[in-house]
Amino acid sequence: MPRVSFAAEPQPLTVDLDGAALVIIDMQRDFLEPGGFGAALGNDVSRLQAAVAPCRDVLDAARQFGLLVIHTREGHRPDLSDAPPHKVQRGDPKNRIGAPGPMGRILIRGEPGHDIIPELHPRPGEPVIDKPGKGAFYQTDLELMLRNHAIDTLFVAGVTTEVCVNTTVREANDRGFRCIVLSDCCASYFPEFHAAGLAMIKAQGGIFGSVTGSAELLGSLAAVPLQKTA
Ligand code: TIU
Repeated sequence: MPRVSFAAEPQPLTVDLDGAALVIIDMQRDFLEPGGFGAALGNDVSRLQAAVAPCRDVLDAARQFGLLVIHTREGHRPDLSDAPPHKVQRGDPKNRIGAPGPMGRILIRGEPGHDIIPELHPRPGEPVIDKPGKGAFYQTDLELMLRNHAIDTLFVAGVTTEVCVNTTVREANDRGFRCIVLSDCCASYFPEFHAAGLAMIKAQGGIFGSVTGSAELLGSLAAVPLQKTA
């Protein structure tokens, strides 16, 4: 597979696509649609819509180039045995994790709200990591999967920028993975936290990773011959 070069902050990057994966964090109905977990927390879920189209464009390109695509979902077992009580007991009991909502029980695996939004739905063969926490490495087999595929670079997209994206990037950085966060493919309920979340990643010479936009990555991919594997 080709190497691609593109503008990024704090520095331009060159990436060997053989060692790269696209990780799409928690683009679930529970966070993006009314009546789910994000709304139960008091958020305006429409703010996350901005990330959907750029994510879709990058997902299409990653599939065309045969990149490993990994999807994650935050959620818990129906009996809540993997949900820390302090996480469950936050907020109004009517809107807590496990409470019934218009998309089924909130943030529970197997419920309609837990599913990934239709626009970004995983294809057969694309791994889906079900995670009980904010970080995608915590209590999952994500690291094992990445090492088995000889992946050392992660393109990271998803929601929310300052919560699950940032937590996952920090976990990945400590495990030696290079993270390239796709700014417009991430979103937050709080625009200022989105900006700060990206700023914290790329500050200090890229203390946790790099930040670029979908246009930069897609432009670099457009410049190389397509080697379709799908
Ligand atoms: N609340 C919030 O901003 N995010 C989460 O609870 N989980 C994720 O970011 N996926």
